[in-house]
Amino acid sequence: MSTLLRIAIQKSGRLQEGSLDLLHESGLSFSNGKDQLKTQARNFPVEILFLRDDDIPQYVEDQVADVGIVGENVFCEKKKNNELVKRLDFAKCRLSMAVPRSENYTGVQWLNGKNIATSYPNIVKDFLQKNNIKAGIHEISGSVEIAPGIGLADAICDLVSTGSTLLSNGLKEVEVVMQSEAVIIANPTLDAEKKKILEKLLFRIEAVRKAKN
Ligand code: PRT
Ligand code: ZN
Repeated sequence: MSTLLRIAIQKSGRLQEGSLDLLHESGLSFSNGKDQLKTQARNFPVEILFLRDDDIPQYVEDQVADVGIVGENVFCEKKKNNELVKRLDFAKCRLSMAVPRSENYTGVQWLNGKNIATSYPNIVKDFLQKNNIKAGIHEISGSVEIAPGIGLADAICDLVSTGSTLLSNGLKEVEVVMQSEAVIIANPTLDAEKKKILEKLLFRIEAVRKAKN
């Protein structure tokens, strides 16, 4: 049996369309039915797995998948044994601190002694440490932007793209913690054959990018 490179992409959500477009534009032909867990490309030695984005770094570490497409924010948060192989220039956003608009935010020290709600506790912890700030971190998995309004936290750290979610929840963005975009991650111990397939795919992705510019 010949080697297949297993690529994990998001099953549904903000990364799905960009990930599918990227693979299709690179010349891969495959079907992606709604309830499919995986599919094999007809004309390239890859198998595509459809997963929740949060699970992808672990699957790549465990070699259930060889490579994956995730947001850089997820790659940084999960701290798995993954290698960042390529930035992909879509799903761009930033992970930012935001506070109620009425607060007189004077700088990062304002966060000292405060409570911060986030789905990204590891990234927030590193940011606070780097800035010498002691604050509480309240991990919640969704609807982070409502936390200050219901008295759960003084500030939030969440993804922002247009800023309209912050605005409609009475919050203002005060610190950009990191910029993010979709990235390809890989298991660092791929065998030679899989590496070769990945190189070929990366070459095609680069060719598509050049043709677009
Ligand atoms: O089901 P699954 O777990 O796979 O998906 P998910 O719900 O965890 O993720 P999804 O699809 O929402 O996002 C996947 C990835 O898209 C994120 O990890 C980011 O890398 C990227 N991305 C880009 C974003 C945004 N832009 C974004 N705006 N992810 C989320 N948002 C949310 C944000 O959390 C906030 O609620 O959109 C809101 C803010 O948007 P604006 O435009 O109002 O500022
Ligand atoms: Zn997710």
